[in-house]
Amino acid sequence: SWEEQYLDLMRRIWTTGDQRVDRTGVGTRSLFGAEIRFDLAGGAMPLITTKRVYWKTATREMLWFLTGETNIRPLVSQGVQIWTDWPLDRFRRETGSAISREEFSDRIVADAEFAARWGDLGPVYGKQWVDWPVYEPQGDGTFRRGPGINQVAQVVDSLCNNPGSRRHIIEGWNVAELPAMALPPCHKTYQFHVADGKLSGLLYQRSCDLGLGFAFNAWSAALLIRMLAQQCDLEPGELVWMGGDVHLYLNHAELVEQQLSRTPRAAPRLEMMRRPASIFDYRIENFQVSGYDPWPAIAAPVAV
Ligand code: UFP
Repeated sequence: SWEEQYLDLMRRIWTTGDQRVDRTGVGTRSLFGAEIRFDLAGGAMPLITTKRVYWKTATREMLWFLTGETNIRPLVSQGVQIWTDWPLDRFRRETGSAISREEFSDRIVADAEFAARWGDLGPVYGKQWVDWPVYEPQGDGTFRRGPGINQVAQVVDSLCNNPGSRRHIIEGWNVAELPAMALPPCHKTYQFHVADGKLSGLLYQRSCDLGLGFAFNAWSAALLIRMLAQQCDLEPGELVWMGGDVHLYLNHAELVEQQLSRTPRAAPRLEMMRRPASIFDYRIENFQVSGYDPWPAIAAPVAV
């Protein structure tokens, strides 16, 4: 099964990965360059079964990317806390406050002005995907900000109207804007490919926390393929996941040990209950997962 590819990679990294000091100071074992493939035929989804994965949380994040939003407020309002640690960290650092995570997220939801000041992540995924900045030369050596580029809309258009193209790409790695981002994009490049009426997608992920991040990243990439395929009347093809620095944090020993002791179960299926007018009109209630019977969730610390 596809999940065996994932567990094999996990085992290989844990036993033979290069031990390195990383940015977070936690320490990792890592392997450079990996590939995992998943066949999406029949509605099957790459949702890890050797622990429970909260696919709705990942789905809400993907829908939030598609709105172009970069403030955590709409996520936190839905109870999604996956991005909260970065703004929280900055707030504590810059104000010297010892505010708790709960108190901070309550304020983000309750106070729009506070959220505007402290909840923004900078020009991360959503901004680059639907509003990549354009600078127009004014002829006098200065530049003016022109209308941004909606890469997602362009890919929908090219998939529908020029399926044979080799240029169906959504890019998050805007070099000039990296310093302003809370976290430079991990799932940085998506490429799509149409053959035989099927839409395949390749995700290049420069940095992958195999214990925590991967489960979300694989689900979300497949979800994006499914939405694009639906919009362009194509069948889902294959997800090709490629990792650059693929690593396990040294404080994930328990997670690794538990997951490797479990036998994967059948991949669940995703049903899309409605065909919205555009790629930007999907809602969380449009998605239904069936046949998901995972092993229990495993808690593990996130390295910020
Ligand atoms: N990470 C992921 N997937 C994501 C995401 C983060 O695996 O979608 F946003 C992990 C990878 C790495 C850390 O462990 O977060 C980012 O750190 P760095 O920027 O130093 O690679």
